[in-house]
Amino acid sequence: MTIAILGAGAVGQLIAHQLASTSERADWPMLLGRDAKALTAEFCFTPLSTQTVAEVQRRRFAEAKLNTVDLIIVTVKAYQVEDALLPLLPMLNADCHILLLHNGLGPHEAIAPKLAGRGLSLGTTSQGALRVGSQGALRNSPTELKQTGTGLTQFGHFSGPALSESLKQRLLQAIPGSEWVDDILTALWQKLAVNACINPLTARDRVENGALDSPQYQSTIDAVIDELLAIAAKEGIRLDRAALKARVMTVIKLTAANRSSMRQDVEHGRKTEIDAINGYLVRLGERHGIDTPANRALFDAIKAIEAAA
Ligand code: KPL
Repeated sequence: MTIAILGAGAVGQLIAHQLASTSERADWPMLLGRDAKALTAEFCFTPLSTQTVAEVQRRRFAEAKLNTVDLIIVTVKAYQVEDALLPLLPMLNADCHILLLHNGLGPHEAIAPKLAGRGLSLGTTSQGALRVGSQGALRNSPTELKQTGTGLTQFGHFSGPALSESLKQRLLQAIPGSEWVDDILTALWQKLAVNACINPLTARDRVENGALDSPQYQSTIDAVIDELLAIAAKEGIRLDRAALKARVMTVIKLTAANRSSMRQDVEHGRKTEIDAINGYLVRLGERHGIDTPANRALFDAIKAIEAAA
């Protein structure tokens, strides 16, 4: 059972660590970064040489024996999924299963028809981790990782052949607080509601998540949720308004001291995941003829911040 993780960011490294610490060394996952940091099963670090990044990537993926991989877990950001995964498909076995694990929604719709019959599962995780190396203190140690939060991880089947029972059990045993759900899309829409409210507001106003508990934010949160509910209904996703609002407010309280991932992105001048969060709702709203002024305003505000960075 060979597992590869595509995306050597904090979540990818955390899951690699969890899989490695619950298996024999021979079964450690391959960790594939998108740049020239080739993190192999031994977690070694191959520095960028004089070759171009494309050359290094091609050689590294060939060396990684991708044709032996049974499951590839894609942990790059939503906007990187297509670019990171599609070039690898010709190197993967015809029955290699794909699992997407990122904030937001959208890439699964583009990816599913291109998998040539391979199975696709989707997931979401609320586990938090920070790369110590990305803080500057340990720049040459890309595998130094600090877990910053525990939380629910949910996986479920989306299309094509189902993930084998043995791989499913391997994931569930390795990742604390993980579960396999029958209806992953509903779970992902619930997480989308949380991210669509918390991420852009905290990023726009540069506040901690807990600030959104104040009355000044309630009308926007309500409007974002109402628009999401109308679109979800058109997509055949049944959500309960009161339960969804309660969930958003619970996450705000439980993560009160957190800086959301989108706030961190804007503060570091990085591209955000807005396209796969409020942007996804705006695009689906257009498709279904549903107005989305609250989501569009947040989308525009974050795009303006990105453009000015
Ligand atoms: O998922 C998150 C994020 O920051 O992306 C929340 C739940 C909002 C926690 O900060």
